[in-house]
Amino acid sequence: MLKHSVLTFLFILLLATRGIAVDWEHVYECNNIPDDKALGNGVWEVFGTSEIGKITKDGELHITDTADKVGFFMRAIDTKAATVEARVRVLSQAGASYSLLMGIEGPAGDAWMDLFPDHIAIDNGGPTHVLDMTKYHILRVTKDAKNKIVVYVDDKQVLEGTTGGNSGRFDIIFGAGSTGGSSESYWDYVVYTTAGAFPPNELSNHVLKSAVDVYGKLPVTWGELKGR
Ligand SMILES: [Ca+2]
Ligand SMILES: [Ca+2]
Repeated sequence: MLKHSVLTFLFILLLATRGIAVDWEHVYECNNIPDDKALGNGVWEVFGTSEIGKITKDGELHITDTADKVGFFMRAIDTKAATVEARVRVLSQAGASYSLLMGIEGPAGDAWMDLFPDHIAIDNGGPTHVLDMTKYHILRVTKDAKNKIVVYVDDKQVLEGTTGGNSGRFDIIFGAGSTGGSSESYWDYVVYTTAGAFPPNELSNHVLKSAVDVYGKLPVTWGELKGR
């Protein structure tokens, strides 16, 4: 009976801990085209055409947007505060600022981060951060309930601003925006949570989190090995 009580207590503790811990709610590893039906519940809605995207052998989404094409991807959300992160690199961008973007749209304004080979910027005349985007970086955009936007690069805060335009949409968005512009980019993953606006010290980046999850399973593996 005591043993049963202890087990029940541990189980409740486990549930409680898991309830508190923030995790990525959606993980897109770029192993399929975003609107591939094979993704099931993980499928993204496309605006324009997903034909501008190709999956590489390394599990990247390679977007080559010629000026006459548009192709961005959306997943509906239902919250005022969210966090989106992507590992991405940009080889080219020519055209309007949001020809290549990622961010959080709605309900009272859009948090767009525009991507270029040599800098990133919060859209609508927002601040700019200079960096070499031709190499991979982990970019994170958060938007809180007061429409404050914070941008992080490789776990360091680099920009802060507020929402500008309002598309009327309410979603997580990334890809080649609705312009006559062109761009070329590689995306290794896109992850997000609608549980709030989290800095990296409250929600680890997806690369780190994946490594910790694997490490966390090691004691189980050792237990299994010793049991044999
Ligand atoms: Ca285009
Ligand atoms: Ca990947």
